[in-house]
Amino acid sequence: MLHISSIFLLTLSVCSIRAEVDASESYVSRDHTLARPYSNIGKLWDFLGHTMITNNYVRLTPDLQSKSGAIWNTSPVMTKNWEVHVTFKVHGKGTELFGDGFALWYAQERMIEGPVFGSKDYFSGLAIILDTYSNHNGPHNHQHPFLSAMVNNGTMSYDHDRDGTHTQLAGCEVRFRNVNFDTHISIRYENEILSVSTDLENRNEWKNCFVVQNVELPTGYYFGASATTGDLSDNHDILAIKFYDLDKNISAEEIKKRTSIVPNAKTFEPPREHVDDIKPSMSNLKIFFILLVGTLASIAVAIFGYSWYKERNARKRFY
Ligand SMILES: *[C@@H]1O[C@H](CO)[C@@H](O)[C@H](O)[C@H]1NC(C)=O
Ligand SMILES: *[C@@H]1O[C@H](CO)[C@@H](O)[C@H](O)[C@H]1NC(C)=O
Ligand SMILES: [Ca+2]
Repeated sequence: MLHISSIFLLTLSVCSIRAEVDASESYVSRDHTLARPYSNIGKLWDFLGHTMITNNYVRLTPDLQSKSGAIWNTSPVMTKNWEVHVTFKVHGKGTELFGDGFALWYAQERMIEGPVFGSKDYFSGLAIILDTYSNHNGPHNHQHPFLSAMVNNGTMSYDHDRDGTHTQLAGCEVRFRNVNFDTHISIRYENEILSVSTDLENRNEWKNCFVVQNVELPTGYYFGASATTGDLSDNHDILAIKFYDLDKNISAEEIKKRTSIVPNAKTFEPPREHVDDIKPSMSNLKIFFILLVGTLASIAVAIFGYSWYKERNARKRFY
């Protein structure tokens, strides 16, 4: 299968550079690859939770309430530049209501269950989140499913109530549920530029979702995928993971040195959403304060007026 990736490097001056991915098999690293019939599960991949493995798919969750599952690569990524292609299928009975989604990880810690699509919160690393359910507490500017990226150094929490909009680097709206062909995502990390593309329309070509510059990720982290269901559910299936090593001439010394990098992203989304997203309780509080200040001002004016009137009358009486 030939995938062509169009990468648009958005800089301040809105210039764009187009690059093609060399999808030749020579760059594929077997250590981080998952393919039918999944015979390397148990060796190169571990799984947990409700994950079910068949010859045709790895099902992180079934279309049932309150399930979660994950798979994690056992081998740390000792490559500075890489591209990973994940083939997945999200499907279920729900037409209007379904959830919650899944996440692809490049993380320091593996095999830890938690609240972020089945995995640990306050993680260190990169999460690519495919959120199918809009929790929508406070306005967002996007529809769901939504694909977004979060880089964390272990100090930030993923806020489900706001669908992670306050910690995301970038994102795009996507449609991938209940289609009768395979859907794909590409995550490319090269020269500290993170580019995410999708092929969700059976076109055999990549469509750019976002490109973020100045993303620092260490070597030595692990790939994983996790998913969760709550009141709403879906089958979250991973069909394949293919890893491409993009390193050209990098010394073993540099690869080793990069293991100590703390994950960091300098470019966050413009602060628009942070401004718009005011909780209703906050505006009520604001109204309360405005009323309070207004009332206090009226009382002050009344007292002042009254004492002035009294003083004037008092003077009158004296003179
Ligand atoms: C981790 O991230 C937070 C939030 O971006 C930042 O304030 C802090 O300095 C970072 N810590 C390290 C060790 O980089
Ligand atoms: C790789 O880089 C080193 C130094 O950075 C250089 O001496 C060497 O010739 C390079 N090798 C190739 C194949 O480009
Ligand atoms: Ca959500």
